[in-house]
Amino acid sequence: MDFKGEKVLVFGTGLSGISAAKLLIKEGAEVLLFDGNEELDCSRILENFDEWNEVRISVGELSEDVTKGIDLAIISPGVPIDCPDVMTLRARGIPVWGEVELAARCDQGLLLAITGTNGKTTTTSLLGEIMKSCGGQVNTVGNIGIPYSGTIDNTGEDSITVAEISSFQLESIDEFHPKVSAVLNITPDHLNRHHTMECYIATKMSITRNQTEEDFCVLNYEDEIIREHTDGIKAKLVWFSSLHTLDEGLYLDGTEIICSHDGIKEKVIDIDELNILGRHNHENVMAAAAMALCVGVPMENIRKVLREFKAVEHRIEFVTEKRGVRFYNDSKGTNPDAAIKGIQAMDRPTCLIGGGYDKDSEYTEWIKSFDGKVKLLVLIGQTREKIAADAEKCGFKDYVFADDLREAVDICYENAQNGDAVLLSPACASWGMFPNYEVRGKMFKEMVNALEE
Ligand code: UMA
Repeated sequence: MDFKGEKVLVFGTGLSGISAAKLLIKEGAEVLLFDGNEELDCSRILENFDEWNEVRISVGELSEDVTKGIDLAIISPGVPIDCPDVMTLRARGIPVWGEVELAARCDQGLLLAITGTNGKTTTTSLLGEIMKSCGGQVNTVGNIGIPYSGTIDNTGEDSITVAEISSFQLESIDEFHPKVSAVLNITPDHLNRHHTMECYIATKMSITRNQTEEDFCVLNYEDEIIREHTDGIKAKLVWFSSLHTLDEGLYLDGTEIICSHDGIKEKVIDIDELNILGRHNHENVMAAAAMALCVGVPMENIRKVLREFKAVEHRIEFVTEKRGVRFYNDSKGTNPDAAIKGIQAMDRPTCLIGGGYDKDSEYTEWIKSFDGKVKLLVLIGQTREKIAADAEKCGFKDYVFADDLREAVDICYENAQNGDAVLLSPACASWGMFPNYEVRGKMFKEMVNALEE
């Protein structure tokens, strides 16, 4: 891509915006950083750049002065495609791309991209490790916390990028075109951003939009929504299933993951050899293995990495044991469906910490999944009353409110007995109380580690 002399507005000054701006500067563009938060300290943001970079910055209102002469706008994932500022940009005839669109256009290498409501981070890390086992330059990027645009220097014709792509990022793609895509599952999430379930599904499935017959799309056979939305996909479909035997694809047969292709069945691995728990993780393993097989990775490499791979941070992560109480950090349980996986993985009476930012979710399915295991639900954040009301509806009364995470940890520790678990799996995003789920999980671990034995 040639950006020389282009005037580009980079919208959002978080991780994505800073990376995109740096990439654009390198490509010769003239960059204007913009952020809607007028309280931001502009000089702090500019510290991310070398002194000789002529970056301009504007915060607050997107006035006509700011957009004058702009050729292109690059938006961060947190900026909704239908927010007034983006509408203004479009009304002024300025093309709007997301940060991953910019990065993908600058990347000459192989792109493998994963989306889905849950399991993205585990699958992306796992596939990244599998691809690394083949040697060469591999970048693991995206919603996982590493902006794609920040790794373009490490790409070339032979590089491989494994990208976790969220629905926020997919909203603003244009030519984004992975060689292999995967949609792991689709359950209600981020409905306050995408408005309707149909819109959320369409956004998730758009990861396949620019794929051709030469490409592959890995899909979960057990997800009814996905099965109903494959019309129009041109890529070759590769299915995986945790409940059904498939003639073509990967499936779980008893404790064995089998790959069936062209009438030949080959064992990938026995799930007892894995270090990650639960059916959802077996699905993540099948998705990553299927994606790797699509690009010709030898089965032996896949097996070796699968045997060595450990759970990712914040995903049903064991923290420590104190006075016989086991603590688990599942801060990545940012929606009810993910949190259901968290509670399902517990095999003992559990004090559960839930609540946080309101994404217009329903909590009844999550509460029903407690299955007698939750002895106390400690609720924090904006959603605590809403969850309490849903708990009442389900006849679950063992809940209390806490003012913050520290109080919630203390209440759990007071109530948990030898042999119990304390689980942070909030079913809500962290926003409003923490900048992101990583900070929430790290603070939980710090608080837990500081508890007296
Ligand atoms: N901003 C505006 N106007 C808006 C919205 C935001 O000006 O309407 C500004 C904010 O004031 C802020 C900046 O944009 O200064 C923040 O941008 P951002 O929210 O896109 O945050 P980044 O730091 O760029 O992080 C993003 C992803 N964040 C979101 O999708 C909300 C990170 O995913 C991702 O790791 C990172 O890019 C690198 O690719 C986080 C996430 O919570 C982990 N993702 C959601 C999820 O997993 O559920 C989708």
